[in-house]
Amino acid sequence: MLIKNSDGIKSSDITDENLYWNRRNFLRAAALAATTTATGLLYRKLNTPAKQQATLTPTALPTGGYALPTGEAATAFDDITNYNNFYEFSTSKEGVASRAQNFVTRPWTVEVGGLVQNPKTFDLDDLLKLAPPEDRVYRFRCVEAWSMIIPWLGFPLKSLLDAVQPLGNAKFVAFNTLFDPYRMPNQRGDVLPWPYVEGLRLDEALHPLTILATGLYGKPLLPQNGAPLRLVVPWKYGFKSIKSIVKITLTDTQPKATWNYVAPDEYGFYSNVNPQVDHPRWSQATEQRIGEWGRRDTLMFNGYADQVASLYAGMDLKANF
Ligand SMILES: Nc1nc2c(c(=O)[nH]1)N[C@H]1C(S)=C(S)[C@@H](COP(=O)(O)O)O[C@H]1N2
Ligand SMILES: [Mo]
Repeated sequence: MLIKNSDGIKSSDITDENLYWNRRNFLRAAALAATTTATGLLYRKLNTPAKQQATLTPTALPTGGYALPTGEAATAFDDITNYNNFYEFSTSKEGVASRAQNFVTRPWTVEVGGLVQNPKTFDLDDLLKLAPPEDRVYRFRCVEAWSMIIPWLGFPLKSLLDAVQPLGNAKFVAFNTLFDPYRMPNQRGDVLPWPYVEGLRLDEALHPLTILATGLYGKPLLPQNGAPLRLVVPWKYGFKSIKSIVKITLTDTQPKATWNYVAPDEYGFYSNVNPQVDHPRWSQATEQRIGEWGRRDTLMFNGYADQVASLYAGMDLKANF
């Protein structure tokens, strides 16, 4: 027997309704927040009753051990997995987790080609055997001036690039997110040009801090964080960390990068975290660490200057932002 509810509401409408109420609460709170700087804590409180990740959230979370050598503790798992930018699913940071929860990430292949000796399409599970992921706790700084400390599981992008042997004329690495409007509903609209694409210079891609992440807090990535495979470049703004990657191409010219392409005055190709170069519409000097009161000073190269500043020796970082 087919059971219809009394007023003919489809489950998709109910989801939208939930999102509507979340957004309404959020807007109301945003009005309150205008008098405080506690945005991070506020959104967390508001999100509590609306959690829709019960079945995906690990039952026993690691309780400690994830911190930077500076003592900065990892951001809460619930915050990392419920405050997301992933426009393929939703433009609302609080809406991504529920919209993405049924995203299927197996089987998954990653096609690696372009200017390489050995082009190859990797099955993700085979790739993970070649390059076992390890814990990496990194600062993460979004261009929108919020930040988190994230305990990733990942492996160096270099391990993958070494396996395909870049040719001598390869200078850049281009990345593509999956394009599948059936599985990524916002790709049916044009909020961004699809697929989402990003790029790095080859030396940035080969840097030991640059990883392909497959998990966080010791668990496989949830869809909202870019499952099954996403880039993490900790000295660059978050939008360089392209999610759900299906294709990696070595090129001799600078690849297209989505945000740089849609708004080149606001988002550069390099997008290195730099407190001295403001976004045209807001300051980049400070940041809201999610889960904390007050604001922290933003650090040059997000605190990784000792490791990466030499990559940009002699470059004008105000022109090459
Ligand atoms: N494919 C894809 N990748 C993406 C995005 C996106 O919308 N689509 N958003 C970016 C932005 S702006 C940020 S801040 C980070 C957010 O990652 P998180 O949700 O794991 O914190 O993902 C980046 N990668
Ligand atoms: Mo971002």
